[in-house]
Amino acid sequence: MERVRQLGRELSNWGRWGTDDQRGTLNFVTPQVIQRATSSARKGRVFSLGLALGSDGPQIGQGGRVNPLHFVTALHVGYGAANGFRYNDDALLLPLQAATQWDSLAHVYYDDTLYNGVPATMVTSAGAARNAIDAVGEGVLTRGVLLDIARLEGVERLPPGFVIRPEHLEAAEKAQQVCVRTGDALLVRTGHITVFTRDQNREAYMRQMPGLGLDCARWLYEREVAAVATDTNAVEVIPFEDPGIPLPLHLVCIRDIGLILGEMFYLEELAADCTRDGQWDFLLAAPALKVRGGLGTPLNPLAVK
Ligand code: UVW
Repeated sequence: MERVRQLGRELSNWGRWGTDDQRGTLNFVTPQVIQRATSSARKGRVFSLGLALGSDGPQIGQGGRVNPLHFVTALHVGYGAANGFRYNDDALLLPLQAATQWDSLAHVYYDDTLYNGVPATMVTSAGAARNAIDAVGEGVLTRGVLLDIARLEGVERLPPGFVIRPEHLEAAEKAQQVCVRTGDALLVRTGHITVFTRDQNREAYMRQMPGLGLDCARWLYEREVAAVATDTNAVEVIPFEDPGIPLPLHLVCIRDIGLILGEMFYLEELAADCTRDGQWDFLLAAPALKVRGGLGTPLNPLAVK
């Protein structure tokens, strides 16, 4: 943990946007960044990056996470005349982390302290009183940049345990002729999601995966990325680089940098289109649900090219 603490101190954004800030690096998304982002929507094609919410989702019960339960609560209910008005309603019960999601800045922490020095006691069984997902407000709407590391490596998908380094991110930028800039949301494709979507192997999808190594934290910090997401369940590599320190990138990104992580983004069709037309940036609309005190949010992110 000393390495994590040291890195966290070096990359800390605590206080940068005020002692009360709860939005972290989303503060990089200024009106100018959004205006620039809209110019990346050039041809009007929209890609949904969200997994479907249903009982056939990716969860295998790990950490108490189950797939969503969807049930119909009103079926062909009528008012008034026979063959007149009828309606159908439904309900959804789900862990907010069940499928495509943002982690809030209250999701992980160490040393009893969350992002911006908030005591961990601010999170209770009622949710987070600080750094919750509803504090994200109007985010996330910005320019998205996709870096396709599987394509860079010349494979359909990276193997579990493959560590993505800053050098991979930079090599992908060069190969794709795109540059990650202040306020961008960075999407990293590993191709691993096809283990679930195509092979239907939930266990293999959820237990081990390729992902970002801890040394990417500094790169994300220096590039002033607003949010980062991948097509895996953890963003970072599993098995962990140091087996004694679980999810170190989560700790430094969320708690110290104030950077939200996006997981299980479905990037396959977007990546195929980017390969076809050579345009790797787009307008990304991935707004958080305003779950009061929420520790995360389910999403259907839209990439508009
Ligand atoms: C944890 O950090 C526990 O989970 P996730 O990878 O879904 O953010």
